[in-house]
Amino acid sequence: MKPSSLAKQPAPGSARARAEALRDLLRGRHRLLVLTHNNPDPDSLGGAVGLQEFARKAAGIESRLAITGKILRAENQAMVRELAIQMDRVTDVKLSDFDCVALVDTQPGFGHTHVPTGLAVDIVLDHHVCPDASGNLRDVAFVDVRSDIGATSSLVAGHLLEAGVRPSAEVATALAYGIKTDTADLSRNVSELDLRAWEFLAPFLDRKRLVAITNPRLPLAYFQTLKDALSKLRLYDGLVLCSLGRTPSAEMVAEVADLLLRYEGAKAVFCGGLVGTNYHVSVRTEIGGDAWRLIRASMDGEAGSCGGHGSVAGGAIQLDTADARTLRRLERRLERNILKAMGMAGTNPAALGAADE
Ligand SMILES: [Mn+2]
Repeated sequence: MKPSSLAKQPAPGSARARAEALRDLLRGRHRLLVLTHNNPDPDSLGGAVGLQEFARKAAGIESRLAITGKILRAENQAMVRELAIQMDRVTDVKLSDFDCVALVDTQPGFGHTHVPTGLAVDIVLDHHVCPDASGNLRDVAFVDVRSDIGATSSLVAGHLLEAGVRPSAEVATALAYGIKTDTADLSRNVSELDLRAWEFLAPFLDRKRLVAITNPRLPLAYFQTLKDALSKLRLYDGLVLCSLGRTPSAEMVAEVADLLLRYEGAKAVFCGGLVGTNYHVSVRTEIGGDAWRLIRASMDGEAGSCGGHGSVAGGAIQLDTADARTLRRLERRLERNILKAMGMAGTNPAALGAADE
């Protein structure tokens, strides 16, 4: 099942050449371990199972996906359930069983990524920017990091397309859901490759399961967090701030940020929440906005890390203690930095009042 165009030598650096280089590297190995960032999101899961499909069907090698953290959002849990995505905990995996390691939707050295100490990474597929970490890619044999692509899943789908692999319905649906979430239904950070990837996947998709993943039932805790979030809004002109205080997960911070960007007055949303002693921050801007610049400015002087692309950014600040006073002070510092970055220093916020006010 060799596509005839493989007979021709592809142009160096072309999409075809990249896919072939990835295939050649995998063909020389026996067993692939696929890792991603902590608390994997749909794009990282889609990219991971997509790479596993590539390894199996293009290079003929078996693989395992191993994660750290949890699958948090109800949608993400539905994705794992509906598409029967198999994964282990990194701590349960016998690392010596593998002679090839891939990192998907993240890079070595990123704050939210825990690669077991001493484990060398051979493959990195990602679309995030974080220049402080670029030195960590020096010893990686295959690096495909493209920050102009909306989703890592698109990048992986591109490799399947170039290698002539027909993905299973489960893999195609996982990749499509990854693209859907990271690009907000192909509306944000979209590149030519995201569109081509979507077209390539479309005939293989399981649309029924895609809908089941997109609209899962939600636990009561979700509505409780939402109620708290809405009571804590600080509304500036074009800017929405929301600090959730203690919250169950970083995903919830991102989820509330996504929701608040739908407010018709919002040009930018900053949402934060404390999980353990880590204060997680999610920034969303209108399409064309530079969320990463804003999150960097807001976290100026704090001990933490951040990353982002286009109108979406996220980060975490490590606190020594997580008492109410420390949290309040941090919230104040962040708010001051954000207002300065937005050119709005000294203005006052409004809150959501009761309906009859
Ligand atoms: Mn991603």
